[in-house]
Amino acid sequence: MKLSLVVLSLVSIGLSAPFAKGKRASCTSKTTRKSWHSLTREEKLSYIEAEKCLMSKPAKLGLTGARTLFDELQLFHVYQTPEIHGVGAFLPYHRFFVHAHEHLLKTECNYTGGQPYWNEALDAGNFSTSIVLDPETGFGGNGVAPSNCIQDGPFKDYVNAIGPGEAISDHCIDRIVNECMSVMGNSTFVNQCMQMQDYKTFWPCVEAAPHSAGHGGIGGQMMNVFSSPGDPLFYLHHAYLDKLWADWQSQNLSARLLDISGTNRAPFPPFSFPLPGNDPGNVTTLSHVLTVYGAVPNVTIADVMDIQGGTLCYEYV
Ligand SMILES: *[C@@H]1O[C@H](CO)[C@@H](O)[C@H](O)[C@H]1NC(C)=O
Ligand SMILES: *[C@@H]1O[C@H](CO)[C@@H](O)[C@H](O)[C@H]1NC(C)=O
Ligand SMILES: *[C@@H]1O[C@H](CO)[C@@H](O)[C@H](O)[C@H]1NC(C)=O
Ligand SMILES: *[C@@H]1O[C@H](CO)[C@@H](O)[C@H](O)[C@H]1NC(C)=O
Ligand SMILES: *[C@@H]1O[C@H](CO)[C@@H](O)[C@H](O)[C@H]1NC(C)=O
Ligand SMILES: *[C@@H]1O[C@H](CO)[C@@H](O)[C@H](O)[C@H]1NC(C)=O
Ligand SMILES: [Cu+2]
Repeated sequence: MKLSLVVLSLVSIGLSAPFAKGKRASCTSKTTRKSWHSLTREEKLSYIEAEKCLMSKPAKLGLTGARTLFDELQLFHVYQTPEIHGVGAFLPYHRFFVHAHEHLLKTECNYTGGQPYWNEALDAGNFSTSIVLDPETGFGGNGVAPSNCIQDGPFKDYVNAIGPGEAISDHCIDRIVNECMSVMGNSTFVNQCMQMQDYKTFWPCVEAAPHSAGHGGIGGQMMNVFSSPGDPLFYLHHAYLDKLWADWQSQNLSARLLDISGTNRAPFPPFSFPLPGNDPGNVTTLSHVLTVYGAVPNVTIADVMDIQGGTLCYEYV
């Protein structure tokens, strides 16, 4: 009994040290990710400008339907939807995906800030009056029936080439704000998740309430589990969920930088997961490979557990 306890604690020291110390040393210049509510007017406009740049730069990978770099990111999500939702890889994949988006803003569009996040708990139950929907320093407002296309803002005339769902078709950004859904992002629901003691219970809590609140509260394409990254609000929403995970991890960093689990099988068709050769067990592990088809190199979940572990190097304020 005593011996196995000693062995266990040695193993945990051996595993956690590279995360907590060695790897963190290689994260020397952190990107700061701020809340949209705290950005200056200039910071907001420079982010919007960079997103519009991604929406205008030609696609590089030759994927059917993608005209721009923005479309390509959206397609990565469409392709992998059954493997990255309702599974243990949900939070790691979306962390990596938002990182890829931020990376492209910087490398392709000279963006110098960090990926902003939308602190949705501040606006829960009242998305329609949120500053993120501002027509000038935000993403434009709600859609209007029957098309539900947005009517104002910097993305009013944007033609999105991917979606809805797995379709390839030209369409507007549509929204149908729903406050019965948005209320599920309030602090009561968030705090409930923050009190979970392990990833096995934390991840489904976040996916069910704050995650659904953002998608369902905005509605339209944001509500589509496949093509939701066609609304630029997606990236602020998922950066926020990533912040919740990072905040939860920081409550017990040494344990939670290594804590991954969760079902490893797609809960809906085509039930094709796990992929052959990639993390084939029923429970998601640290060696699970995450991909954005080379837009940035493949990583494993181990590489993205720590937002300051070297592969990633950012902080939330
Ligand atoms: C980024 O900056 C470089 C160097 O100043 C410039 O050549 C390039 O056109 C800029 N790219 C964009 C998309 O603004
Ligand atoms: C929603 O926000 C508006 C504007 O800030 C405010 O007048 C209204 O009382 C809020 N409603 C709720 C239910 O919080
Ligand atoms: C959050 O919403 C739930 C359901 O509407 C409500 O019971 C709860 O009081 C709300 N919490 C806060 C902090 O407003
Ligand atoms: C951190 O997690 C470990 C493993 O679950 C646990 O033994 C330890 O008590 C936790 N520490 C704190 C401060 O909660
Ligand atoms: C993995 O899950 C599948 C499908 O639920 C089940 O048939 C199989 O027995 C499980 N394997 C293990 C090792 O638990
Ligand atoms: C990246 O990961 C995907 C999914 O596991 C795999 O199909 C692909 O071959 C990998 N690419 C490289 C360059 O390793
Ligand atoms: Cu998703």
